[in-house]
Amino acid sequence: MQITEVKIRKMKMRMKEPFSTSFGTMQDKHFMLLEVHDEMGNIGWGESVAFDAPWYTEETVETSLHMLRDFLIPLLLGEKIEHPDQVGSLFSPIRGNNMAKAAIECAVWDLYAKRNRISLAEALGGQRQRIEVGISIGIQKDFNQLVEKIQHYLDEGYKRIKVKVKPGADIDVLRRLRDVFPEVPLMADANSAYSLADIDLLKQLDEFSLLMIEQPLAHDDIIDHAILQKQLKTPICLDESIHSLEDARKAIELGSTKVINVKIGRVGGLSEAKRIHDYCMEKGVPVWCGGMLEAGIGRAHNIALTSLPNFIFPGDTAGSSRYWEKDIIEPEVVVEDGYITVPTAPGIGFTPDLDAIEKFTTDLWPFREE
Ligand code: OSB
Ligand code: MG
Repeated sequence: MQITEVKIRKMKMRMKEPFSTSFGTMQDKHFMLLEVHDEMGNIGWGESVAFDAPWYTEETVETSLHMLRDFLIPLLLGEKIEHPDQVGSLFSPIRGNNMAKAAIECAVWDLYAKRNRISLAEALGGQRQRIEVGISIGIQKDFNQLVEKIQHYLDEGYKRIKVKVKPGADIDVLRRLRDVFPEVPLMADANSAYSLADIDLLKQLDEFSLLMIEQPLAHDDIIDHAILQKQLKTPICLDESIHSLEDARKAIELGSTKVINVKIGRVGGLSEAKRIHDYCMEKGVPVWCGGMLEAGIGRAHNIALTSLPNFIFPGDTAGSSRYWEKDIIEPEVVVEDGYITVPTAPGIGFTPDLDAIEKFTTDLWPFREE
């Protein structure tokens, strides 16, 4: 397929509620939508996941925009591509900037699947007809509000609860939560808020039979996590530290992680996400799909990826209504009894709602072959 045209839309959408982690609070979501056109008039869609500020990783909306406009789109425009796996090789001279790369690589995957009249899940080798989902709950104002939120999402059917922890809101909160919800599949995500100096506190996590503790230590560490894991029964799950298959291999070999959170953006696209999935499956390491508070297009890519067999734990891909008054796809993503049905229509299998997209677009840049 020939890539004849690419469009970047800068988007702004307000979330229903602010989302707080150990690194900050977000309510307005700025991101980019990517449209990739082929010579036959097919269109593939992708969504960028970097946030406004470099709190989660070093990339931001503006760095992604810069990379896309000045480096990645010029590399892709006019190229003949047989398979989306080639996009990664095309981008390999550009170091890092995985979220920028993933935004457009995902659009090429959607385009490829649409051209071949198969679903994105099928193009990736996914087998599940529905995926089991959990929910990630941000830090709340007080304990009662947290309990209410959890109960609400359990009533909606979510299969696993993830809470955010930070110094000063950790062991005590988890202990009280376990009193209220003794049996609920529960995990905690620290977003790198601790160091090995907190080892005595972290060892207390073992009291709560958590499914796992996500990214307790530094965002760029795999050494200290291995030291911590030796002293912890609770499995460690790495999120921020994993940017590639190589990172995953090293972390697993060192014993730094027993589970991996796969985020398409963080690892540079669907091809690398699938490679990590395949490697972990071979090693008997379960994975699950993380989230970046995506709108509908990014959410659709996560759903397709999660249909692969080694996505063992429920992921963070919740329904559209958890984030948005009105999502940008038709139909919206719905969760029923804790499951999302994997679409079977060509490509991402959801239709971009062009009116809604128009409404949330703040800038638009078209790029064509010379
Ligand atoms: O660490 O997984 C994370 C949200 C923003 C930044 C980082 C993370 C998260 C989440 C929410 O946990 C996942 C979602 O609901 O999309
Ligand atoms: Mg995380």
